[in-house]
Amino acid sequence: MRDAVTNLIRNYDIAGRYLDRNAIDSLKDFFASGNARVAVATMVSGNAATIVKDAGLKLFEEVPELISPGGNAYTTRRYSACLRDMDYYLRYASYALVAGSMDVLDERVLQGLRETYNSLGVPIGPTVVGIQIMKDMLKEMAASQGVDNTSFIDEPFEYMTRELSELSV
Ligand SMILES: CCC1=C(C)/C(=C/C2=NC(=C\c3[nH]c(/C=C4\NC(=O)[C@H](C)[C@H]4CC)c(C)c3CCC(=O)O)/C(CCC(=O)O)=C2C)NC1=O
Repeated sequence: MRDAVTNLIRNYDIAGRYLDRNAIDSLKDFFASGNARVAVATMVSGNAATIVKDAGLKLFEEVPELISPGGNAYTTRRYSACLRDMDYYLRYASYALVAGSMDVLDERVLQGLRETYNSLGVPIGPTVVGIQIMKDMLKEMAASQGVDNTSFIDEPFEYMTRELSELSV
């Protein structure tokens, strides 16, 4: 599992090169955004239960078929499995935000997910909607708590969206 710094060092080491201007610039960006990354991760830790619950309600409001008979999140067991998955996505997104690297998502979340979701009939489209709802909620929360530029928050959520959507063919 790597972060932005170890990723960069690894690439330069493979090429046998000293850190150049590009490397220094991306290191500066990473360190400059460090406080904001930690602030957002703290916000996630303190509000995870609320974010997941509210995002779930919003998802089921937008796609009510999910919780109707025949829907994949119908029955208490599957409803909780769905919210638990949302909680996984949020928690791992907070790790990826702190790391400044999507590596942890590849390694711990996305690997094998396609097979699992396909075999259980878990629909990818609404899963992605749920991920996007959490992203929007978190960005709003961060903005309201004084994080100036919230665009870095997109990265892990967009990454999971892209990877999951590609897997849905
Ligand atoms: C940390 C990495 C990790 C992930 C990502 C993960 C996902 C994951 N989701 C599962 C099931 C599930 N996932 C969902 C999710 C949903 N159904 C819907 O309609 C919605 C669109 C969606 C919620 C947004 C549901 C309902 C199940 C249970 C399906 C079933 O057993 O029939 C399962 C099958 C085993 C189980 O039920 O626990 C896995 C492995 N497990 C992991 O360890």
